Amino acid sequence: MEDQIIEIRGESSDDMKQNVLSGKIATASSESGSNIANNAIDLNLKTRWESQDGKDDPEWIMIDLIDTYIVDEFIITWENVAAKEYKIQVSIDGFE
Ligand SMILES: [Ca+2]
Repeated sequence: MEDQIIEIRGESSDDMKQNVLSGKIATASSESGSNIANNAIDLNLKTRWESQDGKDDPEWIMIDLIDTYIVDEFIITWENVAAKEYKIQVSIDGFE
């Protein structure tokens, strides 16, 4: 199936409530045409990340935050063709 995420925000827990995802680099298990992974964090609701149609799930998108943050809220804006289930995973090194 194809997953279409328009935008993901990650709100830091500090007083600034900054979106720690903007300006970072996103990579994904697959992309479809011009709907690249970075479209999910570009603060533009007219662009989206879309995984390649016909690939077996699960698909994933990863955003390297460069720095370490305490994030207390994730906001995912889905296109109509949304995944049925998803996990949000965090890691210090991208592997463990
Ligand atoms: Ca977008």
